[in-house]
Amino acid sequence: MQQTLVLVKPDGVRKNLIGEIIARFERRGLRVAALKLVKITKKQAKFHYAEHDGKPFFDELVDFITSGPVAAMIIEGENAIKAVRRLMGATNPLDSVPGSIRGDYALSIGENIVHGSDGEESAAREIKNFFTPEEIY
Ligand code: IDP
Ligand code: MG
Repeated sequence: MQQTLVLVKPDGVRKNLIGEIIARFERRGLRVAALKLVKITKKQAKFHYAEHDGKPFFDELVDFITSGPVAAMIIEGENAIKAVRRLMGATNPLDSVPGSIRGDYALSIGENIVHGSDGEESAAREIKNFFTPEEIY
C-alpha cells in the first residue's frame, strides 16, 4: 500500500475540476485518505518544489502555486504513486495522452492542473508539508 500527495493546482480549482479529478482516482480504485482546500505559503511552496530551486521557471512556479487555493489530498492504494502519475499524464500537456487528466484539461506546461509525487521519498516529504498525522484517515 502506498500513499501519494496530490494537488489540484490553482488552475484546476479555478476551472471547477476538483470533483472530476477526485472521481478519476476513486473510480480507479484508489482511496482519499486526507483532503483539504488550502492557500499555500511561499515557504511551503518553495519546500514542495525544492528540487526545482535554481531552474529558470522556479519563481514562476512558486508564484503560480500560491496564486489561489489548491485542493490537497493524500491518495492511497496499491502502487498509488505510479497509478496517479499515469492518470495525470505527461508533465507537458502537449505530450499527455487524451484520457489523462492533463491530456483532457490542460494545454500549457506552467498550468497543468494537477501535481502528484514522483516517488516514495518525495511522497513522504510532500505529505508532511501538507498534513499532520491527525488529518490522515
Ligand atoms: P511533474 O509535475 O510532472 O512532476 P516536474 O518536472 O516535477 O513535473 O515539474 C514541476 C512543475 O513545474 C510541472 O508540473 C510544471 O507545471 C512546471 N514545469 C516543469 N518544467 C517546466 C518548464 O520547462 N517550464 C515551465 N514550467 C515547468
Ligand atoms: Mg514533479
